[in-house]
Amino acid sequence: MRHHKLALCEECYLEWFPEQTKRAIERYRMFGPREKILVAVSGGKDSLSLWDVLLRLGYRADGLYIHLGIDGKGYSDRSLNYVEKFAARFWGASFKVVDVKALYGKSITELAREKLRGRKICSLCGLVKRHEMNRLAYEGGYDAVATGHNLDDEAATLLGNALRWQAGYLARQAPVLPSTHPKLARKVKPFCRLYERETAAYAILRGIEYIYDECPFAIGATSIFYKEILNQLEVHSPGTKLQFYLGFLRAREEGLFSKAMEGLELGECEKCGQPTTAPKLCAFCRLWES
Ligand code: Q46
Ligand code: ZN
Repeated sequence: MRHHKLALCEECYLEWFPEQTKRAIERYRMFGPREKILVAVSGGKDSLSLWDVLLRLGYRADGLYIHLGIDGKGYSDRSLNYVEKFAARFWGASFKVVDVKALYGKSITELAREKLRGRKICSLCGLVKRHEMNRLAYEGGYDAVATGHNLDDEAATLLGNALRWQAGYLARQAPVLPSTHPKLARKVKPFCRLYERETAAYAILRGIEYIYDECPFAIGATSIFYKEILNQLEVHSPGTKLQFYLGFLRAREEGLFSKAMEGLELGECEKCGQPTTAPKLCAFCRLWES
């Protein structure tokens, strides 16, 4: 790990990685040892490694798989398979599956076919995922929702937001998003300081089987392009991604974007009851109603 000026053997790496995760959880006050955590698992290396690490660290972490019905070669079915395999191998791992089509009548692919109207499928998919994660967290009495976003994800998002100076998005990009409404779950990203290569190395060394393919809709996404650019910078100057992200977090903590968070009043959606800034229906309910 040139960025840390550190080289570890397998045994030490498997100790180092959970220790780094624990430090991030404590440093950003993500959750305490007794809190109930819902881990959003996709079947990929990051989320399954996160679930593994949280369970090993002794946290009360249950999985949530949202079956989106992404059907390129049965992508969602294959992803679910890896989640099931993980849970079967890891004693005590319990998880829930939410099937979007079974619940709402259409898969993400079908919904996108009808309702995209210039919107990218990922923005629609993200909206559905956020809604369902929050709903399940509230209904299950969880204290926080944890996602497997790694440093590469966070740095790419940051680059995209900074290129357009989107103050609102920058203000809301953080390792912890506190709950600002009784029905809004706290969101945490325990891997935000770990490189994608590091989460992949952990999954491989730990023998976690995961889906290698990207979601077919991710192909050509701008975020992938940003990741490539950041990787080039990283080759020339190891540690760039980490400095970029940590420098941003410091500026954020010092209040650089705090004005952008002012005046965000949350009400409740008239249909599903979830928190929303919209006057009547939340974006999720508007999507299915239109
Ligand atoms: S699952 Fe959904 Fe992602 Fe696929 S459609 Fe886009 S947002 S890429 S993380
Ligand atoms: Zn709603």
